[in-house]
Amino acid sequence: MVRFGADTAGGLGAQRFEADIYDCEVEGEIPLGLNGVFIRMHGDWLYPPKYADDSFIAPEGYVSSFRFEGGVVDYKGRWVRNERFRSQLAARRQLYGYYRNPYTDDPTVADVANPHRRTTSNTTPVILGGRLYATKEDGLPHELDPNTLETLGPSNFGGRWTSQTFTAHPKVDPLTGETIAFGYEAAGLASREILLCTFDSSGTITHEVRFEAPYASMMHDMCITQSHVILPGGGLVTSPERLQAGQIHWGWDPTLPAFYGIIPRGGEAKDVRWFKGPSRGIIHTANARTEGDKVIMEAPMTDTNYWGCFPDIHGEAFHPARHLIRRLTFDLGSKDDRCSEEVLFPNVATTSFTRVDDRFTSLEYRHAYCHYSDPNRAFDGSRGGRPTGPINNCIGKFHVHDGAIETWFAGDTHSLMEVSFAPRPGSSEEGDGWLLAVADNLAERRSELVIVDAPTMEEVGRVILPFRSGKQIHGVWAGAHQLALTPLHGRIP
Ligand code: V55
Ligand code: FE
Repeated sequence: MVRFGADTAGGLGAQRFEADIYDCEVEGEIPLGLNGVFIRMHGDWLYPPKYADDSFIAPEGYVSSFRFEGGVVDYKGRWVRNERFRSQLAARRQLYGYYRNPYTDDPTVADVANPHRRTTSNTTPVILGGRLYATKEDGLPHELDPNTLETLGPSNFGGRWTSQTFTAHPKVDPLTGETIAFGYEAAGLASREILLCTFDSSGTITHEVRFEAPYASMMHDMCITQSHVILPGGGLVTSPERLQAGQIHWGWDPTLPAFYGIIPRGGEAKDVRWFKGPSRGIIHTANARTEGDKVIMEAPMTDTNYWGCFPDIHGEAFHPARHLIRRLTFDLGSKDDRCSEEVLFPNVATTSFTRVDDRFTSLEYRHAYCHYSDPNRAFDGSRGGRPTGPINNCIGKFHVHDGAIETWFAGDTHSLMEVSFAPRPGSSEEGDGWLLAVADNLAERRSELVIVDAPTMEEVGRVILPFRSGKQIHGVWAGAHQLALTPLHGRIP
């Protein structure tokens, strides 16, 4: 019999069921301007992991949506039916081993030459060329039907995408509508190869370049400016030997520099410049821009290993790391390959999940939004119980130009997941819109989607789910014009 411990894989638990809820219970007001869909991806175990110490980012992909129209909200949740999910459901057991190590898979599915086949598709809902994809950086994106959340299948963009892998964090240029995306470990396990492509607004690849990273490392997110692409990485290491020995994909090596590839948009492999900095953990970015000879980026970063599931290769014990939002400057006018760093909010440790108003991606901007834990706001254990992980009780609006922080507090039994920004229709001013984030209400053991007015940082309403949602990884808001959404009333049988 399948048994899940309460703490399965890092205390995240598992949801395990698919769901349809019509006309969700609502508190407050749902703004009529929210016409579209908030789509989230989760990691959710179908069966308990083969290894109890596997990574919390290894579970199966699951997608959910809150469809907003005319002040009402429908909820839907579905597994991503990729090859991995279908194989395991057919076998009625967990077949896949450690995070990104096919040498630990059951022989009936193991394929070390094609590791992308075991992708979980669990990370980010990506909209590209008007289509919706479930992404995970170890494999190809899987197209989903945006109305039914049905999995349509993997895509290599008509054969034009020649990497085995595709990032979970492509970036869209709001001025041209182009998408820029990369894949690393592009030529197979532990390979240094990177593919970087530009797609036009219809989703057709218009430019590609291949080059090699300084060393094979996790490269999770990226930035674009109006003239450059930034690819950060470093700290985590892998190798064929490590994988053949049956270890989890990544180990942390604090002796190695963080690296930052700076590539002119539309450039060739010879134009790539690798800047280096002190050992840092960098998972996500906020935004970047080019000013004269300088490329400037803001991102939350740690000084030490950020995840205990990827142990130090020298055996150092893991200590929880602090994410601090930093500004990095790369001087293209200098021959020096080091970058300069500045901590922007030294007194507030965040999560790694900074988001911006995407209409300002690549441009000068003022606000990064990030959920985080304010230790000065007490958790009410008498109602909320004993939490197994950190409680992220606030959404911060971090003013990157002047260091101010505005905060919205979710409550003394609530823990938030990543925040997404939804623009107010007809507006063009940065930050004019709403923040959407799902919070676990630990007193009621259910999840709630909170809607916060971004200019005032005041709550306007919330959508109540009658259960505790599986753990979200990333979410995205799509206005009704961005995806082929059928009108809401047409979806009710
Ligand atoms: C991250 C998440 C992943 C992954 C690699 O948040 C990095 C960072 C959910 O999957 O595979
Ligand atoms: Fe991510």
